[in-house]
Amino acid sequence: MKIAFQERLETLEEGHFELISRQNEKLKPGNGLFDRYQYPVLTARHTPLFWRYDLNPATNPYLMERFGINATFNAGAIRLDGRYLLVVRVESSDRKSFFAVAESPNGIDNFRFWDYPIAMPETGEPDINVYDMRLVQHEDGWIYGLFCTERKDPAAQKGDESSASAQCGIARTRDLKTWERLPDLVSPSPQQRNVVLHPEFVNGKYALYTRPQDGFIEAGTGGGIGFGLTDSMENPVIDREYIVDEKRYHTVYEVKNGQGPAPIKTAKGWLHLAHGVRNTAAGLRYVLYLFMTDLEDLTKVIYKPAGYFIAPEGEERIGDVSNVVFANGWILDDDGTVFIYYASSDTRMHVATSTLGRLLDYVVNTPADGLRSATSVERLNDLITKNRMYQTGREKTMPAANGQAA
Ligand code: M1P
Repeated sequence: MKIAFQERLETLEEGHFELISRQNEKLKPGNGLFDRYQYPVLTARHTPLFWRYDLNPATNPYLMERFGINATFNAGAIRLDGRYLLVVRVESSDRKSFFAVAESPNGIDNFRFWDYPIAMPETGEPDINVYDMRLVQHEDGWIYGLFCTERKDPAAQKGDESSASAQCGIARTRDLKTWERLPDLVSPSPQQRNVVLHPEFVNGKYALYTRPQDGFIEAGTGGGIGFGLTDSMENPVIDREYIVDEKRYHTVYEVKNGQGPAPIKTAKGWLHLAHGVRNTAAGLRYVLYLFMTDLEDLTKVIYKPAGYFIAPEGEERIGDVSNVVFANGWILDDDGTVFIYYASSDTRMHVATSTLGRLLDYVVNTPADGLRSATSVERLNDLITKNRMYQTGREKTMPAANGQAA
């Protein structure tokens, strides 16, 4: 038995080391805007073996998993002392999510989890489930982690064991190791998810992007991505929410939307990454989109390309909650590279890379949604007409669909 245990352990260790050490290649040629990579950066199998197995042959002679990990997804991201760090939503097989830090030397592969997950302090009202942390290095000197804290809905009818209530939990740290928990955000909305701290003070106050929602799933009359101010983070209270980016009929953010990570400051405006949700016969579909707000007036959208920026593709489309991409972390490097960390189908983490130059070109020069089929056709015809003089090679000799030579 001892030999079998040892052999099995060695096989597991070899496989795990191979997985966490493999290089991640860029998939070519990409779409010119961002590049995807060959492998997810984190999966449940990337979690250390010593999280999942009891490694003592006396207490676990069959070397079986004693703590199941179901998924690793929706990670906040930050670059700290030259290291690329993700605060990952790890979900164990008992459906509880918690946070754990994974670190990479280059941002695209070799992510390793720190030995212990984050022991997040609680408020007087214990969290039942915590997830989707947005990390922000604020100009006050603290790193804030804003996340969703979920508890059973106190108004749930007897026998209803699934109605929940979502609020914004807040904690701060200097090193991602020791965390100080602050009170949950108080806002005019019955529930909140996808709340994100703006990195700078606004008129001497802390500014927050919110996502007012009537219920746990439905944004309902909560009209989109909101914005509000609070005097302090020790007593975080927003009296008034302004809708910055509204949900809209027959768009990719028709049912609801939510701010991704904190926006990036650029010379042209604040660059935002967000998710949009539409309904389909197969259920909700989550995609990512970009928009930009004014440098002075943070509630004013100045650019918003039509449609999505990243949608689930290939294996990304399948998982615990299929047809979902979700991002709450990105990192801008000194050389202008942008690492976009996105999760697919509430199951695994990926990276896409771009540059600030490319993202700005896309956001500023891509036409906005005309909101009707006819306006989309107009836009496409305009592009085709302009392109005719640039057509080269095989495309040029192809007959046009209407039978005329191209
Ligand atoms: O299942 C998809 C996502 O659903 C929620 O996001 P939102 O509040 O915008 O609908 C969150 O539970 C998120 O974690 C999850 O990825």
